[in-house]
Amino acid sequence: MKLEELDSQLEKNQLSGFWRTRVPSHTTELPYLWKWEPLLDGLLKASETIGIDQAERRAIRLVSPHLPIKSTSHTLQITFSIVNPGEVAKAHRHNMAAIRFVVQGKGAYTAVDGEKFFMEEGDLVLTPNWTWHDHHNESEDPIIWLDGLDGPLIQSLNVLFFEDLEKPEQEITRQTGESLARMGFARTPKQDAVHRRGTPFRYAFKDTYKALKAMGPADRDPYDGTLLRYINPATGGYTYPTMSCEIQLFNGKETTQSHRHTSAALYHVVRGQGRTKVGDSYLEWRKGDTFTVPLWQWHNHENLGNDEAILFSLSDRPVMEALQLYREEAGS
Ligand code: GTQ
Ligand code: FE2
Repeated sequence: MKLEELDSQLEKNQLSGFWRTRVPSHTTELPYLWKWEPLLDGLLKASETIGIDQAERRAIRLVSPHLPIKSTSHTLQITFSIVNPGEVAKAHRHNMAAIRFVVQGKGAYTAVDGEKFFMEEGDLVLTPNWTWHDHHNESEDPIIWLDGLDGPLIQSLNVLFFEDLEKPEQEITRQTGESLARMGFARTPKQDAVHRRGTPFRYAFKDTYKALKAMGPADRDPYDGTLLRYINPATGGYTYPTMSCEIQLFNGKETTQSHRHTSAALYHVVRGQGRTKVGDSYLEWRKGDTFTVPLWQWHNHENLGNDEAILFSLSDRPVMEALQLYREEAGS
């Protein structure tokens, strides 16, 4: 039999000979950086143009030009949301895990599974997979925060579930500060770890910053400077099974060594200015900018200022580790 005949016979039966394909290798994705100014301008204009009831959320998504899907990375997504004084973003839940990292404003809160979490600049709030959440701004000023979601990963597994609450606001059933009292400070009630799927939680920036400043030269990582991981209070592990939230500080003029790994990360500049080399590209960043470091690309960070620089980041490393796909190489 001729090879072409065999191929066409197989094709008619929805079969395909392996001699027709090569084992595909991972592709090299270019990094991308979004400047803060056009994003802020878009958010302010959206806050005048779009009513909070018009969209599920008044959020703007960061879309990388280097991906086949409309997303920030192939696993994780960043959007920025703006909520005006007096507004309520209505209650819903989904099995995408989400985080909020506050960029500017204070006095607003997110209600998560019955508890209010008030938000100030630099705070991180967890809305784990399938927790009810609605956002409220009872302050005088608009609030802007970064939303991090594992949506692209959940969509690629085609397992996304979403539900609206039948009323706009959920009931408050817990004291404000209850999660911190129960789950903070490296102590958790035995029952919580077992029975709750995820723990809504707020990591206050003032505590995070204090922890960063309490770390000395011995704690400095050659690739990441002074880095803290936001540990899930119920499990003691990564922030979520799908996402690790991290924050890192570089002293004035600090430079890190280059490495690469199979986890991809999204960075948001909290403070300072510098640049990150990714592959052959230099990403020049300053406060408010957001950028990607795709997987398996050599990268290192440089604080170009004399003052400290702080980066907040999301990474899909927990997924890579859980699937035994994590690898890392040190640069020369
Ligand atoms: O605030 O609940 O940017 O569900 C995307 C999906 C924000 C939210 C986003 C969401 C939310
Ligand atoms: Fe949501």
